[in-house]
Amino acid sequence: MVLQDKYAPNTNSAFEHYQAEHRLSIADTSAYWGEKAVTELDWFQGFDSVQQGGFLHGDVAWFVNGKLNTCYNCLDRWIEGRGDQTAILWEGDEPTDTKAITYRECLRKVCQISNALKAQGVKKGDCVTIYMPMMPEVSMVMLACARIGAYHSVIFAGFSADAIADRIEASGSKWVVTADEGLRGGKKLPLKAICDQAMAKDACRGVVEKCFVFARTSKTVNMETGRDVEFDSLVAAQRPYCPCEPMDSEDTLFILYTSGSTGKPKGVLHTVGGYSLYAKVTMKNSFDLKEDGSDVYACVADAGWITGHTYIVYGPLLNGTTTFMFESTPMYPDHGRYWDMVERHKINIFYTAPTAIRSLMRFGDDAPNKYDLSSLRILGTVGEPINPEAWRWYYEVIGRSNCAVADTYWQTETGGHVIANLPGAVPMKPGSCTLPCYGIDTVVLDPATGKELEGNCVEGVLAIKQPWPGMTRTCLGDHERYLTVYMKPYPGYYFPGDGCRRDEDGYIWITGRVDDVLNVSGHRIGTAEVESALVAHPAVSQAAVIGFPHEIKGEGIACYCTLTVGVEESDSLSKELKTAVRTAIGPFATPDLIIPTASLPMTRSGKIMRRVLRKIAAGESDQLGDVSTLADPTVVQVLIDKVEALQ
Ligand code: 6R9
Repeated sequence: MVLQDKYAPNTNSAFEHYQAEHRLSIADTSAYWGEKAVTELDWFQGFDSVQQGGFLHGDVAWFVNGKLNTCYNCLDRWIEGRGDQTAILWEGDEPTDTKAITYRECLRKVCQISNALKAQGVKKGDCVTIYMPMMPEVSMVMLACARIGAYHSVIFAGFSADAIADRIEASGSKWVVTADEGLRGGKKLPLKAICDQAMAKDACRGVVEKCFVFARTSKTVNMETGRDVEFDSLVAAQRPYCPCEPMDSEDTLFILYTSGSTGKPKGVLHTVGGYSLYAKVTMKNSFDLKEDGSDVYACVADAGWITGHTYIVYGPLLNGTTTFMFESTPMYPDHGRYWDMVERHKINIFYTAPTAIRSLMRFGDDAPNKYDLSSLRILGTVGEPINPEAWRWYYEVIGRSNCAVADTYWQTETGGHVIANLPGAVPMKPGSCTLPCYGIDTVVLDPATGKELEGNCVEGVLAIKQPWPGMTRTCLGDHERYLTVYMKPYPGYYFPGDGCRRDEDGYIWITGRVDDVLNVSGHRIGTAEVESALVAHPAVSQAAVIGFPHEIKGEGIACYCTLTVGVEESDSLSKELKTAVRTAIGPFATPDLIIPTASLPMTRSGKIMRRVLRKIAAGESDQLGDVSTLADPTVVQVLIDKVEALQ
């Protein structure tokens, strides 16, 4: 098969090379990754075997008995040769507030932070919660944890006190690192105050021993004696040298909480050896990095999501590249901010999400056209399927039809990209994440029978057939859940939870989640989490939350709420319910529609017919399908009228 279209590279040999190399990489994954582990990472002690265990028992291990340290591979390794190269290029909320931190400077500060953490009692194997704004220190604290063998649990700074408390309780984390305030789009976020609220909750009582506070805005904040520590002065007083803890390849590097189809977020766990190798290799391949580290690479995600972990912090630094970190929003001070940064910093590789592209596209081409974007070589996208219209705008207006668009499909659990086009090698198709990465053996399964669908032009669910180094090893404290969610649905396969189609050229098109997880502006939100926040409000007796197509966010959140007897619907109640969700989860989970109702469409066996609710919220009430099994079909028209009135 030779794909020919206008997005194909000039020569087919690169594509043939990819195809041959991919075939080899999945014919013997141990040989492939074993060699990469030796050439790409520095080990304190070699491994005995490349891979053990499998999906069936959920006991996958990579590079068994090998010893290494991720921070060493990110920093120490580059001092000779790249010590004076910029490691972190940071731009703050104000465009004039920039910092370039070299590899040497970064290593010194990370050592100081490591020593400060150790001096306060943080030990190998401890969990450190990080709730910080996008200041360079967030990466440094992550690296310091890796250096001393503690593992981090970063919580996105948009999460609420309730959400923080849940995560601290679940991880038993004794240590919290935060900042006085965050700064985004000219607005201040009271991060320490939110941490205080979280730490005061019952769930956290007796759990947190110390809270380390960096100064971002230097606002005076509440400091509780014995618990809260002003971190900048403590860090500055430390020696800038700290040895690296030799870690077992299978030791924990970090956990990251993510939404699933039940109410409780899962602590997805990643390991030192496998994750580091996978982050390094996918970073290098998907963004066609220059070996000499001379790229200026910008991922404008937040460090609090997996994209920030793998492709702001670990991936770029493992490759000795300059990683750009951005504190502000694409709209501040105006919607030209991204393109202004590309021009000023001569960014070569730019990585963002479809939701950001769509929201900028609305303003037209004038803003990007004002700037010199000729430094750009590769444009990455992640988080949700990109609609072809947004893809074309990105390719034509931002990339001037001269850059590869890398559509990278992956998830928190996969550690790094699993399906993505190699820039310049794999022909692109707007809207398709194209073909699997090296070492990734993807299949399409029939959702009903679990059988592999052979050949092209098939649709089903995506699955991965062989372990890869970057895959999550467990959910912290709940291995059974790990098995149930990823390993048991299709025994012998890893199941990511997404539907997909394989087209006539063998290209993969992700069709979205097949479980009860919403994807709102690239943020994963479990419908069950939103529902539990709603029913916790005394006015709501039952809630059904579903996603509906949203022009900018990809998916919007619609909440059908049955009110408690005697409670009247009103605008102020709807507002209150929105606030309840913001308080329980965070502002990014704010519902778009609250639909109070006397009853929900239930089947006679008592199940809510979500399919019907989805169609109504999407404005497709003419395509409801068979509703004859509904206990009371009249509720449908009532809901249709309500949604129409709201939209
Ligand atoms: C990295 C990240 C994972 C879910 C995933 C899928 C969706 C991510 C995508 C994509 C289509 C892409 N997703 N990238 N869908 N094309 N390029 O987003 O991780 O927050 O765990 O979300 O996002 O549905 O399963 P995470």
